[in-house]
Amino acid sequence: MNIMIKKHTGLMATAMAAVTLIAATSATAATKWDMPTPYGDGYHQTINVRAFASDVKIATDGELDIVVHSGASLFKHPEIHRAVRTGQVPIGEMFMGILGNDDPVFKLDNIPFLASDFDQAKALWDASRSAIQASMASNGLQLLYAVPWPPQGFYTQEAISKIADLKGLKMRAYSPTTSRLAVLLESTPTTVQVPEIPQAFGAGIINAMITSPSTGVSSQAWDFVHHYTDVQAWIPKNMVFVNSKAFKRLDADVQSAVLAAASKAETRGWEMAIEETRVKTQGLADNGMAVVQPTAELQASLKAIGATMAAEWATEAGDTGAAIMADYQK
Ligand code: PCA
Repeated sequence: MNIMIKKHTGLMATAMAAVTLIAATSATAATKWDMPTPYGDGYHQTINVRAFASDVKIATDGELDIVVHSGASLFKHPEIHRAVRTGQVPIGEMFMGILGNDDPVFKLDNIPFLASDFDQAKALWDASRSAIQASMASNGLQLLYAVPWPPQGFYTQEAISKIADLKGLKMRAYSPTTSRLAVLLESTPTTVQVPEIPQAFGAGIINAMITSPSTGVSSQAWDFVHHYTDVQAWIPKNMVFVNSKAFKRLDADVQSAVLAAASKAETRGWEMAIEETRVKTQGLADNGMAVVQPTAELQASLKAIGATMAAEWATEAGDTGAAIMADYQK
C-alpha cells in the first residue's frame, strides 16, 4: 500500500514538472511566420530572402522563425500583397511594379531609361522610398527592404536593330507599366507570371519579352528565342514587407532584430544584383543565345518612348510624383 502511494506521488511530481516546463516554454514560445515569395530558389532575390530569415532566427535566438515558401508555392504572385494585407500571412515578398494600378508611385519602378544603371537605380530608390513606405502604410503594411533585379533587356527570335522590329510581336508583360510599353511599341501585351513563361512561349501566347538575364535563365529562354538585346531599360525591384499589426505584436527586441536584418538584406541584395547580372548574362550566352548590344537607333527610340511614359507618369502621380522627381534629379 505504501509503495502504491509512493508511486502515485512520484507520477504526480513528474506530471507537475511537465506542466511547469510547458508553461516556461510557452512564455518564450517561438513565433513562426510563413513567408510567401514569388520567385524560385536560383534567384539572388530568393537567396537573399533566405539569408534574411536566417539572420532573424539567429539574432532572436529562434524566437522568430520565418519559414520561406519560395516560387509562389504558398500564394500566386498577384495574391501575395492581399494575403499580407489581410493577415493571412504576416510577411511576404513581391515585385513592386505589379502594384502600378493601385498607386502610380509603384509605376515609377518600370519606366524605361529613368534609371538604367545601379547607381541611378539606387538614387531613384532613395528618392522614392518614403512615398512607397507611406503608400504601403496606408494599407496596413510596413516595408522592410527592396532589392533590384539586373537591368531589363529584350528577348526576341530575330535580331532587333530598330523599334519597328518589335512591332506586331506578342510581348509578355509583368506590370501595368510594361503593358503600356508594349502598346507604345505597337506590340500586343499579355501578362504572364514567371512560372508560366515556358508554357506561354510554347503555346504561342507570347513570342517576345523584356526581363532580366535571371529570368531568361530560369525560364530557359533559349528554348524559344535566340536573341537577348541588352538595352538595360530599367532596374526594377522586389520588396519585402510585413503586416503592421503582426509586426507590432512582436517583442520590441525582436522588432529591432527584424529591422536590423532587413537593412543588412537590402545592402547585401544590391551587391548580389551586380554579380547576378554578370553570371546570368553569361548563362544566356553559355546556352547559345546571341547576347547583343543595342544599336544607337534602337536606344534613341526607346529613350523617346521612355520620355513619353515619364510624362504620362508625372501627370498621373501629381504632387507626390513631382516631389520624387525633384529629389531624384538633385
Ligand atoms: N524578373 C521578374 C521581374 C523582373 C525580372 O527581371 C519577371 O520577369 O517577372
